[in-house]
Amino acid sequence: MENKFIYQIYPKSFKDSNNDGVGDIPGIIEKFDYIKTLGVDYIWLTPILCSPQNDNGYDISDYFSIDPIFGTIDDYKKLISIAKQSGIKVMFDLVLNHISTEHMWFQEAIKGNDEYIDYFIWKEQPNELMSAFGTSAWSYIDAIDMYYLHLFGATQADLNWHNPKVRKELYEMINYWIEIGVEGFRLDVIDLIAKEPEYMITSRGPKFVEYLEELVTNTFKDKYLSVGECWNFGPENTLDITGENGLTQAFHFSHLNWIHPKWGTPKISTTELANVMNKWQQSEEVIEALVLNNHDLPRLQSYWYGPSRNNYDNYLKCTMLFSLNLLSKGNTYIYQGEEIGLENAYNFSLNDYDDVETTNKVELMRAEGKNDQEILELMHTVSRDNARIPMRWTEEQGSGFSMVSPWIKEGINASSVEKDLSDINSIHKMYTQMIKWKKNNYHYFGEFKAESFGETLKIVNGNFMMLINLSSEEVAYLKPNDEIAISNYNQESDKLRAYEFIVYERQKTFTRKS
Ligand code: TEU
Repeated sequence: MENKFIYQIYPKSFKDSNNDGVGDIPGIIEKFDYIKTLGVDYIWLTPILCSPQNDNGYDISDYFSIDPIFGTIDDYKKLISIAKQSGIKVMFDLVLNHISTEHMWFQEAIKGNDEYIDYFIWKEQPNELMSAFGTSAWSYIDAIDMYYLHLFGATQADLNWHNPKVRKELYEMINYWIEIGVEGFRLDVIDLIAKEPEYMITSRGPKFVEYLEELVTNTFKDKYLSVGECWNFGPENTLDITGENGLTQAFHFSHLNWIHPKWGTPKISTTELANVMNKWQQSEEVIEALVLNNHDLPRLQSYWYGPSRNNYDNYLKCTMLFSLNLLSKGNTYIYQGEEIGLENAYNFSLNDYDDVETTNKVELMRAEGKNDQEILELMHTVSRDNARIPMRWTEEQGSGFSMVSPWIKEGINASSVEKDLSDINSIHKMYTQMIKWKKNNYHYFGEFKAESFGETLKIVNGNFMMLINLSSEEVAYLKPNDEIAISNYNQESDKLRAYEFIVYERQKTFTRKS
């Protein structure tokens, strides 16, 4: 299960088929021909189950039903079957660490039903634990005079994985979705399941491996691609997650310098980037989950370089960034809009933000005395809503996403599907070529090594050598004699130009990797 390409869809913002302002499953079906053009193997949909949507579906109130805002179970089955006809698998987003406080289990618990009280984690007095969204991780329930744990929003109660009944319920649910036909899994904040909040342990608690193995063994085993979302781990502990009876792989985000706490982290240096790539790529055990963008991150070209100057500038940055994945082993995750170069939502004002993490942070910063302009600048750089604006299908008002005002404001962007595909320097076309190239040449990959020279990266893998210029400054380089295999510039030059990447293929005897 290596070298697969996974296209991540944020259904709420992909395509609204019934003009209620919210994207939906029939919308994904409508756009399926477009999805196919990229040549991906999977589509991963972020959660589509019933939810009050306080965290856009990561707060599930019913594990067995599709939220009506997204459509019906029949729509979902239809999507799976259409995808299957094109050889594309559907990946399901499993939120196993917490559920919505509207879920029946929590509602029963707060009525004092002992069986369900034990589904959650309680404390008489809160300790110092903080939620990822900037507040205390504990909230009080009057009726039972205790505090429940929530490592995310207050309406996302953490499940008590130490209770075997909880684990069993979750496995049954997973098997239900396998029966429906899903063939891949993304496991939300999976490293948190075995937390020991009493000891301030959240990530990879002492029973983590045991629970994860039990989960995998009782559900998808090694039959399907599975990817865990983990924020603080390295190749040295990857086997906790991907060992025998573990997951296929896990996201790590360290190349993006995206480590908690997120606010104000600088762009990773090119030297550090080379180190991080070597660390992951040279580890025998790792099948890396290669990722540049997702629904929790700002757009990478915006985060690293700010607003683009024009379409061509955006094209160069986006294709150069994607080249960071090109000679790396693993599976590549592409987030909707990345393939057409959507940028951060620079047109947002503070009132336009919807995301719970963003709005909490705005309040906290105001309380610290920060002024709104300063807060807005930060949000233009890092807010999760930067990635959640409606997909831009056309240049028209409404972006071809919906005929009515969307649930979240439209972004003003350098790009849209319509515009990008008609551009001579199309990001989408380059992405498609790069995906195809990697699929055709993966068998010839060998030893990986990245080195940095100023803002230039040199990556060698087997008989391929790639130069990447991460800056807008031209740099002199020694042109190899080898043939160019793929590049984001048409003509060769004596200099390595702004955001240029070039892969050279040595005309040597290849040894095909079995
Ligand atoms: O994200 C996990 C997570 O740790 C995020 O809080 C992340 O740190 C943050 O978004 C960075 O800005 C997952 C989901 O991907 C996210 O959308 C959910 O909000 C979160 O879990 C809770 O389910």
